[in-house]
Amino acid sequence: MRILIIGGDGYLGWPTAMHFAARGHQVAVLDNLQKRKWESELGVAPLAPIASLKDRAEVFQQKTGHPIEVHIGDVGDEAFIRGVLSSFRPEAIVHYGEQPSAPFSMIDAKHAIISQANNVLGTLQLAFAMHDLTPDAHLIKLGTMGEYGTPNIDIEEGYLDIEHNGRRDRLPFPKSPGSFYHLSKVHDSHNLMLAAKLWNLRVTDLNQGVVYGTDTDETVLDPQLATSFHYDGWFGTVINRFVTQAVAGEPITLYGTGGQKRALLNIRDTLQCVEISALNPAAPGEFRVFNQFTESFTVQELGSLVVEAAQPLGFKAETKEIPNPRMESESHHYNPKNSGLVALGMKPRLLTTEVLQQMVQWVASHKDRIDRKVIMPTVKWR
Ligand code: USQ
Repeated sequence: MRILIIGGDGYLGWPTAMHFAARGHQVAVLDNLQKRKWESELGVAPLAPIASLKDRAEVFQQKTGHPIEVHIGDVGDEAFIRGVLSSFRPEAIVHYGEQPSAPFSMIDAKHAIISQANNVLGTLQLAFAMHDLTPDAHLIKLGTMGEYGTPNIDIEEGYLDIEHNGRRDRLPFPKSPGSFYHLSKVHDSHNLMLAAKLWNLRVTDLNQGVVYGTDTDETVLDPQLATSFHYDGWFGTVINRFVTQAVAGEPITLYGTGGQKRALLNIRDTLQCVEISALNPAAPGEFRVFNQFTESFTVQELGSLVVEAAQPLGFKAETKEIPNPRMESESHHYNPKNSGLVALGMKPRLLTTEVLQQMVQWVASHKDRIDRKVIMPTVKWR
């Protein structure tokens, strides 16, 4: 299959590109390298050094014999995205090319506007380009479980069967996100649902949970193939932060009481789920939604699991409740479904002590690069 990975320089995009290429697919990556500029604006860096995208693709080809075609440019640039679609003719497009951080989007008006303009307009530009140039390609778009928020009912996959005043319908599941970043993904979902309906596009919206992990089968082939692992208060996701805090001897920061529950998955399962989606495309005109996660935990449970995993390895980790910088419920119902991907064969890799200890060891091997100044959250929701 010819697969285009948009956002191919990122934490998930780069491993996804290698994953497909290693399995014999023809892969192109596209990235505007904007995330690297945001990192330097905020004074943060990935834990392991990350070579340029072109260099990484070269190292990957030397190691495996598989080429990855690199396109540097913006998905929101009409001429650029149309040029790439015309020359590469993708059959599947995996779109990760968005500003991924909730705290970044909550810094101030400028960063909220950058997040929504970048995410929503880039995706809209892509949808129109697909309509004109590759109408049969399958778009696999990364959404987020945070689109739903934490409603007091079970979370279905994208749609809800409802009865109202004696009539029944299947409608989009109500969205109640908690940041301007998460809201940008809601806007994307609405735009793509309309695009699928109007133009018969094939779209899969993957509402992904919080991803953790350091390694995939391909990142371990060479240190230069490592992925962009963050632990800072802007781009670091919760388990990646907790493991780094444990290694650094810093308190594990539970926001508030830590009672908030989230859906999570290993980075290897991101690759598994995206591959399953690509091999089982949505039908023409279908806006298919999968909830992409494997397990749910409270933040408190995550903190305890990291402490238990880190201590036997000699890291005296401790959890600490700090005032929650976000506006979020810390005590709520949470029962999301993920049966779509399971039905297609997804086999979860669970968050075991062994998995956490492997993460602890990887982070410890880069301990000298941990910058303690960027660990604490600084962005407040209000
Ligand atoms: N949290 C802590 N302590 C920390 C960091 C986070 O208690 O040091 C808590 C947060 O308050 C939140 C939960 O952990 O309740 C998850 O926070 P997060 O920063 O790991 O995740 P989030 O902001 O939701 O965003 C991340 C990714 C985003 C993706 C999303 C999936 O950055 O790109 O869309 O996870 S989901 O959360 O399912 O919406």
